[in-house]
Amino acid sequence: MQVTIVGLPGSGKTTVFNALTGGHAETGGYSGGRAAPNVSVVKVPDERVDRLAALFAPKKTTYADVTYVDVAIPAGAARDGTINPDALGQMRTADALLHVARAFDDPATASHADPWRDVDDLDLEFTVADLSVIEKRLEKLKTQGRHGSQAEREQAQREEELLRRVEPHLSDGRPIRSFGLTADEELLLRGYRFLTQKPVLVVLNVDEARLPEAPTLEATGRERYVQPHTDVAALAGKIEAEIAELGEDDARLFMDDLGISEPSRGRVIRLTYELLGLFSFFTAGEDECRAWTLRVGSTAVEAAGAIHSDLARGFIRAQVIGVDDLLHAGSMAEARKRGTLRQEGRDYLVKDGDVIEVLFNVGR
Ligand SMILES: Nc1nc2c(ncn2[C@@H]2O[C@H](COP(=O)(O)OP(=O)(O)O)[C@@H](O)[C@H]2O)c(=O)[nH]1
Ligand SMILES: [Mg+2]
Repeated sequence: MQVTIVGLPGSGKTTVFNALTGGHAETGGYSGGRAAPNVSVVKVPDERVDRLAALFAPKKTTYADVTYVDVAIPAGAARDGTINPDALGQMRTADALLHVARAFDDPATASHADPWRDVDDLDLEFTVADLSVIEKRLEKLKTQGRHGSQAEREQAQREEELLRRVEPHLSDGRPIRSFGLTADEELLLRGYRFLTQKPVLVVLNVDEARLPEAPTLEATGRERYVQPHTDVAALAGKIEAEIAELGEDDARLFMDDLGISEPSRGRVIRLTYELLGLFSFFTAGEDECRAWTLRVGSTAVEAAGAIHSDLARGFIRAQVIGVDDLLHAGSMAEARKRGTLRQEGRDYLVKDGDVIEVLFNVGR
């Protein structure tokens, strides 16, 4: 899963990136031109994996992971023109956007925080960028007509018809997220990787002094930002970036002092999973204990396919047990005796926390 951090210059993107990844990327320094994004892969903290590993003592323990990309947006870019194509490209490949807004007063410029004005500004840029993709596509269809097989031409026609309906929605300044696409329509537009179609977590980056207000800021933010597939979280990026550099004990003391119950890195991942409709299932044994990520509504055969295509192709059935039941039983054999290990077919809807063993035919 790739989460791309966006936000106006100086909103604290790189600071939040450091807080989420424990990184040391340079903050406050970027003024324009081409710049490589900061990229970091972090494992998804999951105590269920830890407990499975404690039980099986496997050779290898593998967590799910999230790739964070911190895009450099040149100062002024989002206000007086378009965001450069490199940055746009880095945003388009994201599964979700993390939109950082400055909710701290900037002592350097004495500029007051107005996070929702900033969010609206950048959202408008994204809307304009999506609109221009549609306009170019429609223009191309008009001048070049449609090519290919009959099926391809029909597909292009459906696409064009949908783009014509989405266009005025965007021209009104509304994101594709709130258009109400059907599942089929969503599929039809997937290739365009529209920015305003992506799930968004808005992160209000507050000063540590305003941390006590965080729950209120989040609640009022959610009332204001009422699009589907969006959520709002408030966090103190700068202090959390400092905490991310500390050892566990020092971090704990520091957080107790500030009244932070958990570092945001775990919470942000959870909220992103919820936004994207993701959950985890596990495989567990003496070789490896491992977390896998699926979309809500996935079946046992899709879970098998996430592990390896051979397992999906030769799928016979799955042995399934909830992670807590397995941990209580202490072994698969004991779980079988207790009757908590179930046999499930290919259409079984996998649940968060299922431990799965796939039985499959080799070479089918
Ligand atoms: N007071 C305060 N300053 C912050 C906070 N987050 C970031 N900053 C400062 O704001 C400036 C810009 O931060 P940076 O992460 O580089 O923003 P970016 O341009 O969006 O990547 C830096 O000087 C940061 O130290 C915060 O939560 N509180
Ligand atoms: Mg930056």
